[in-house]
Amino acid sequence: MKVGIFIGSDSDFPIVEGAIHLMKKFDVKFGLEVTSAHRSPERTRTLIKKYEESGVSVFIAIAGKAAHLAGVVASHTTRPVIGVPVGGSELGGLDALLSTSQMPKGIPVACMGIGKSGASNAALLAIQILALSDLSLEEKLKANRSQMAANVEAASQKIQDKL
Ligand code: RP5
Repeated sequence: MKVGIFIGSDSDFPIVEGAIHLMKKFDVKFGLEVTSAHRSPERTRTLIKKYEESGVSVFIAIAGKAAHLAGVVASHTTRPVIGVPVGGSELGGLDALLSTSQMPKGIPVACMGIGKSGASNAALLAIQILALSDLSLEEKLKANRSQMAANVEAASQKIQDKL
């Protein structure tokens, strides 16, 4: 398992689907677990240990509201942790954004944007970290960037054709 993805609740699952798609597209071995920093603290701790033993390189922690999942995961491991705040709360995800990004010094969490885009970027950042020691992943990342650029050009052309 190269990437461990933890979501704080099954209600967070729709947020993580794009990230799963990317993991599969780049052929990166990953695991996905529902575990909560406050509702299942022991499970969270045990899972981190299990993933470390299986050779995980990066954790992604996705949670909403007073989101401390990423910070808690980071407190139990020295492997990089990427946090994704979930939106949809009474505060529109600002609560989770601040909880995830404003880690006190000493225990870093790399915080992405709120929601689905943040989760997809978390997957890409995790893949970029893995690509530091995997040339084939770097090549796939470059191909992905080229494809995105081509898509932009095609979209522009489509609009031009309508003018
Ligand atoms: C957080 O609280 C979860 O990550 C989720 O985003 C939010 C709401 O959880 P549920 O009440 O839907 O289980 O812990």
